[in-house]
This record gives sequence, structure tokens and C-alpha cells, in this order.
Amino acid sequence: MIMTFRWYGVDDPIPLKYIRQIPRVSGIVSALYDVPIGDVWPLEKLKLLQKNIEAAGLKLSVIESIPVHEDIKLGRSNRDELIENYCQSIRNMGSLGIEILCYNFMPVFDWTRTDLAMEHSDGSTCLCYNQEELKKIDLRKDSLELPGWATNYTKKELEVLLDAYLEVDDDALWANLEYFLKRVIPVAEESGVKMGIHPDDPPWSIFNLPRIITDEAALDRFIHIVESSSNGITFCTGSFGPNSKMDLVKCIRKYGAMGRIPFTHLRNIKRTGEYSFHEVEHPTEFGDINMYEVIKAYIEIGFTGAIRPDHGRMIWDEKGRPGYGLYDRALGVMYLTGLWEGIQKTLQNK
Ligand SMILES: [Mn+2]
Repeated sequence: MIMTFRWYGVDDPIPLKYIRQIPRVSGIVSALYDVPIGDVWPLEKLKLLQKNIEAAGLKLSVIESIPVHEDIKLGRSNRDELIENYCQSIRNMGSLGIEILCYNFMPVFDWTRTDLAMEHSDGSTCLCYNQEELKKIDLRKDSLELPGWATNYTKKELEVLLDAYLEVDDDALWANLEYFLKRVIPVAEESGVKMGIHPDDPPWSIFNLPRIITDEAALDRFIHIVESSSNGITFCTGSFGPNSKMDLVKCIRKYGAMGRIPFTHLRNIKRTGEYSFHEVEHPTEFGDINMYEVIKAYIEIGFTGAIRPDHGRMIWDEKGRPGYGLYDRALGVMYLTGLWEGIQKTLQNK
């Protein structure tokens, strides 16, 4: 297992030096943040990112994410050119020995929350999703101030996109995903890159947009679209967790044993309704994810991929990118690696 930490490049308020000081962290999860979506990621820029990370004594282990252009998800006529650009970015990654690529296929919105600073009783704050709050938002009327993503589009651009997706239901989105995978996975395989699709977060439709990577049935369908170890899953416990019907540990054992989990995001959430939840501390006792069983499953399948602690709360008055402060994610690393060592040694001594 490679313990990693997400770093948002030179603009991240958390320097690589601090990350290097978190025990057991050896890998960085990062991306190029200044390449327009749909363009090829230039080899030189990737090389520079890798060089900066290596100069700090760390390794660029995972790219998260190369965004998939909306025209690919919509199946528009220009998708072939965009997919070819995507393939070239994968080749560039592979040529530098960067082996894992996380991406997602969520229309318009990436992860979505209704509150970026919900306060816990101890004064820490976390990311929260409340379905009732989300329902109140009319994207075509309201100002675009929902946390997390709102500034990505102008109101006009968003309207055009929402209209375009009226023609794309779940089946059409699956077909467009299949079209994409059949072209990129062979290139990933040749390039020595393992792709891991990130589940939809939250794992259900929002704003009437199609969302398809939401449960075990979806993962079963997904992995068989292209039978390749490069066609994998970024198994995110915090994204699947709000779906109370999903047996996460069973899925980790199943897809992990098939070699289809190159990368995992580990965090805990607390469900507060059928379609509502908030994020919590990593340890099992604070949420609905049994982190002990999750880690045990990874050890028992011989997991050699990358782990990152995913989001953390904001604690100790830290200011920064919601979900991506230093302190609570570092505590998460210590908890997860402690569990790992404890379970691993116990199993070895049996
Ligand atoms: Mn995640």
C-alpha cells in the first residue's frame, strides 16, 4: 500500500515540506490545474510537477483528475478529437512512470455539498449534504452560490449545459461512457496506466441530471465494459457510504481481488437521512463506515495500490480549502496507518 496525500500544486497553502513530515506518506496525488478542459496535458508541465514533488522527497503517484470534457459525456460529434487528446495525456503520464489516473463521469457537477462548514459540537467544521436544502435550489433561477462548484460556469453556460443533458438519460450516459472507455483503456494499458473511475458523490441523481456510478450493480456493469486491469475503480468509501444499501467491504473484497482497485479514498461519513449525510472524523466510531473492516479487507486481498485520507474536517482554527486542510487529513493518515499496522501484524501472528 502507498499512503498518499492530495496536493493542489504551488497554489496549495500546504507546502510539500509539511506533507513530507506526515509519517508514512510517500506519494502525492496532484494534477495540472491550468490546462483548459479538453486540451492535451503537456509533457513538459507534467515533468515539472513531477520534478517539484521529487525535490521534496515525495513521489507523484496519482493524477487526480484529468477532467473528462462535457462533450464526451454528452456524446457530441467533436468527442473523437477530445478523446484523442485525453489519450495523449495518458501517454504523457505513462511515459513519466505515473501509474494511476483517477477520473469521474459525473455530468456538470463534481462532488456536491450544501454546506462547506457545518459545525460539530467540538467546534470543528465539515462538509455536509442535505437533500432538503438541495431541493430548494433552482439552478435556472437562483444565484450560483452553492458551495464547491458554483464559480465554474456562468449562468448562461450552465443553462446551455442543463438543456443539453435533457437529451441524455442514464442509458445514454452509459453508452457515452462505454464509447470513451473502449478508446482510452487500450491506450492506458499500453502506457502502463491504471485508470480508476471515482463514484458519483453523492451517489444519486442531483438536479435531475443522470448519474450512473452509484452502487454495486453499476460497478459490475462498469468493469465488464472493458476487461482490463487498466479499467478500474477509485474506491471512495465516503462517496459510496451515503448509499446505505451498499456493502462497501464486500465490494472492496470483490473488485480488489480482481485487481480492479488501483486507488482508494478513505473517509467516514454519518448518514442523517435517506439522502443526507455529513463528513466526520476518520475513525469507525464517528460514522457509518466500518474503517476496521475496510482496512482488514484491503490487507487480506493484498492491496498494493494507493490510499489517500480524502477529506478532513477543519480543526484547530485552520483556514483553507474546505475538506483539504492539513491537520485532520494528517490525523486521518495516522489513524489509517495505525489500523493497518495493527491488523497486519495481528493477521501475521495468527
Ligand atoms: Mn473521493
